[in-house]
Amino acid sequence: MNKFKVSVILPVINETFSLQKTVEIIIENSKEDISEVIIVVSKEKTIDDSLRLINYLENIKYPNLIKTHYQTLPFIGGAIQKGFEVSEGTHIIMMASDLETDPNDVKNLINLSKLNPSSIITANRWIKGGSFKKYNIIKFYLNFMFQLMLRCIFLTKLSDMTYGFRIFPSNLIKEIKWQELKHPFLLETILKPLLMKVNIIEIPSKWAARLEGTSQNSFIENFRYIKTALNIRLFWKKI
Ligand SMILES: Nc1nc2c(ncn2[C@@H]2O[C@H](COP(=O)(O)OP(=O)(O)OP(=O)(O)O)[C@@H](O)[C@H]2O)c(=O)[nH]1
Ligand SMILES: [Mg+2]
Repeated sequence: MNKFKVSVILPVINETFSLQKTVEIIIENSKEDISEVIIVVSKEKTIDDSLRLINYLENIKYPNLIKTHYQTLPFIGGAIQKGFEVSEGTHIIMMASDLETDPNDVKNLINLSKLNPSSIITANRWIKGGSFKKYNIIKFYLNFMFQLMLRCIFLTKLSDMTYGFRIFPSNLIKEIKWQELKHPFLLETILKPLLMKVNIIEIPSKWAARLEGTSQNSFIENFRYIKTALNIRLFWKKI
C-alpha cells in the first residue's frame, strides 16, 4: 500500500496573517503526514501582500513543501480544481486560508483519515462540539434550513454539507468530473461522493469569522446552492 501522504489545498485572494497562521499550524501539527501545501492564486484577484507572503513561505520558510499555482478556471471552484489536478498525495485536504476553517482541526482530519483511508472525513459546525462565531444571523438560519432540506433530498444524516473543510482519498477526487466554479463547488464535493455511497465521517469544528480581507461570496449567491443540489440529485450520473 502507498504511504499515507497528504496534499493540502489553500486558495488565496486577500489573506496575509491568516494564511501564515494556517500554514504554520498545519505544518507544525502534522509535518510527518503533509507532503505538500498547494497554494492556488488568481492572476487578476490575489493581492500583492498575499503574493509577497506566499513567496516568503515558498522560498524561505518552507522550501520544498509549498507549491504555488495560478488557477486556470475562475472562482473558488476553479482554484480548488487546479489544486485537485496538481496534487500528488494519497489524500487531499480542502480548506480556506482565512482562518474560517480552523487549522487546528487538520490533525484530527488526518488521524481519522489514516484509520479510514477510503472515507471522506468532513468538518461540521452543527454537531456537538462545533459552533459559529460572528456568523451572519440570517445566513445562520438559512444554512440550518438548507441542511435540513439537503438531508431530505439526499436521504442522509450529514448535517453540514456546505462547509468546505474536508479530507478525501485522492483517487476519488480524480475519478469525478467537477463542474461548479463558484461557492456551490464546496457542496458538489460532498454530494457527488454521497451519491456514490462513499463513507463519510463528521468531526466537530468551530467556525469563526475572518479578521482580515473579505469573502468572495455575495449573499445572493447563496441561493445558487439550491440549484446545484437539485441538479446533482436529479441529473448527475458518474460515467
Ligand atoms: N485562488 C482563489 N481563492 C479564492 C477564490 N474565491 C475564494 N477564495 C479563497 O477561498 C477561501 C474561502 O473563500 P471565501 O470567499 O472566504 O468564502 P467562504 O468563507 O467559503 O464563504 P462565505 O462564508 O459565504 O463567505 C478564502 O481563503 C478565499 O481567499 C478565487 O476565486 N480564487
Ligand atoms: Mg471565508
